[in-house]
Formats: sequence, structure tokens, C-alpha cells
Amino acid sequence: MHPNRTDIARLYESLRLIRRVEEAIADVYPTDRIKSPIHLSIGQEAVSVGVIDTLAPADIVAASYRCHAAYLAKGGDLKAMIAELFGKAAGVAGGKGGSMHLIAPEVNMLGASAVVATQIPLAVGAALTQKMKGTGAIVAVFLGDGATEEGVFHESLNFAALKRLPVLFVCENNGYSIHTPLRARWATDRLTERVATYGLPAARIADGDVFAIRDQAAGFVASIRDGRGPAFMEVQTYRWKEHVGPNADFDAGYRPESEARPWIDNDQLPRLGALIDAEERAAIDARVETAIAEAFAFAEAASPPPLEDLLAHVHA
Ligand SMILES: Cc1ncc(C[n+]2csc(CCOP(=O)(O)OP(=O)(O)O)c2C)c(N)n1
Ligand SMILES: [Mg+2]
Repeated sequence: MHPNRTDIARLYESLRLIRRVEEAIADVYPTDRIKSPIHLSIGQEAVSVGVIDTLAPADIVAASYRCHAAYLAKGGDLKAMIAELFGKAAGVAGGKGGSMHLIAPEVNMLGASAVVATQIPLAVGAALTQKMKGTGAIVAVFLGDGATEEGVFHESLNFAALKRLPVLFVCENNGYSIHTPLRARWATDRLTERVATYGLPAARIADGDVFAIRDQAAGFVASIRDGRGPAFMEVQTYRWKEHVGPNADFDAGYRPESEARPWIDNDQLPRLGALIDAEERAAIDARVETAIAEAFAFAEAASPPPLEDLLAHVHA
């Protein structure tokens, strides 16, 4: 899939929106107007953007608590997202879920959850539904490297491979589970080889290149849509901010800033921006800033859930 000018502009706009939304969230966070923990994907956006660009609107996406990028790349409503973070009734989960529980059924984004790896079996269940109903839709599920250590990841791979379910597993390998690096967790980093033994094709992309991610995903999506069963891709990436919260954390002692440098130098956002002419880029950037300003103003003005709804939709 050689990207043309329209593709590049579309990918750039998606990357730019996600980056600027998360920067705006990080800016507002210290004011305490955002009522939930936030897990930013700044630096990792190309994974969601590259993969989701290959999906059809009817296809389904599932993500972890680090779900802003997937939600926005899939076309989730920005106002309802920011209202959710502000704890307002107009939020996607009525203001009661926050950043880790984004959901957008109108664009086929399943509900995210704070519990590591729980999105994986839900995605496989959704894939089983598509297969049994013959809808032709496929499912893409995003998961962290830490999530591959959960038993349910392996159960899900096995079941999906056995039943040849239409699901694309996408591991965003940012090298850390909170503060613990891979070398303290895995005897070998041959993740794709481990996964392939379940009987599904598995590929790894090491350089964070959004076009390479998109090409790999497009190939797998075509094969899954043809009924050839699930596929797995590992994309190496890097989280620029702390695990949870708006700040950099290179002073925390678990990773050096020098480790981030090659990833920051390889940032796909300016790379794509340089491939677009200045006038078009300015128009995109302006559109993004307007959407963000409107979403934050909407969230600010929105009402909190009414008192009588306090115990609705919660476990008590
Ligand atoms: C079942 C479960 N175990 C532990 C946790 C605590 N926890 C929250 S995030 C996280 C790290 C997961 O790392 P990874 O899957 O690599 O995702 P990343 O945060 O890097 O995107 C852990 C261990 C949890 N939320 N759920
Ligand atoms: Mg990780």
C-alpha cells in the first residue's frame, strides 16, 4: 500500500490530533479538573494510527486502559471523551469511568478496562460473534507487552487460532510494565516466535515507522478478512511520559533519558508533517486546535452526573 498524498494527510491529522489532545490533557491535569488517572500514549500514537487506518468503519477495536490513541484513531467523539475525563454526565461512560474506560459503540470501539489483558478475551469474543453471524467485520485488539504475561493472553491466542477467528492482535511493546523493563521479565524477547507456535502468523516491526505498521496491518487484515484466521503483530515503541500521569519521569531511576532519544528523533508526527505542503499542514493543525478547544470548553461547561444517579451503573 504505497501511501499517496491523501493517505499521508489523513495519517498526519490523526497523529496530530492524538498528540495535541494528550498534550492538552497533560496541561490541564495539574488543575485537578480531570478526575481520573491518565495513561498517555505520547510517542506511541503511530501504532494505533497505522493499524486502525487499515480497518473499515464496521470493524471493531479493543484497547487497554492506555486507550486515548485507539479511541481517537477509530473516530471516537472528542467532546464525549474530554467530558468523561472531567467526570461529566455527557462523558462516554456518564462521567463515572474516566480515561481508562473509554467506549464508543457508534464507531465500534469496545469499552476499555483498567485490568491488564481483560480486553483480549473480550475482543476474541467479539471476533467469535462476527464469525458466527457472518458479518464480515474483523476485530483489532491493542495490548501492552505486560499483557502478554497474563494467562488469558495465551488462552485467547490458542482459542482464536483454533477457531480461525477474525482478530488481529497488536502488541504495543514499549519495553516496560509500569517500571519493570523486559530484561527483568522475559528470558528471551522472541515474542513473535512464542506466539507463532499457537498457529497464527506473527510479525515484528522494530522501527516505529507508521507506513511499515500500516503495511503490515493491511496484509494481515486482508488475510483475516479472507477467512484465514487471526494474526499477531508486535510493534516496538516507546512511552515518552510516566506510566500514569502527565509528567516525564526520567528522574525516577528506572530508565535513562538517553533511551528515549532515538524514539524522539524518530517521531512520526514531524516526519509526516514534512511530507505535506505547508498550507495544507497549517489547515490541518488549525482544525485540530479548534476541535480541542471546543472539546475542553464543552467538558468545562457540562454538568456532573446528578446526585440521584450516584449509584446507577456502579457495583455497590
Ligand atoms: C491484572 C492486573 N495486574 C496488574 C495490574 C497493575 N498494572 C496496571 S498497568 C500495568 C502494566 C502493564 O504493562 P503493559 O501491558 O506493558 O502496558 P503499558 O502500560 O506499558 O501500556 C500493571 C502491571 C492491573 N491493572 N491489572
Ligand atoms: Mg508496556
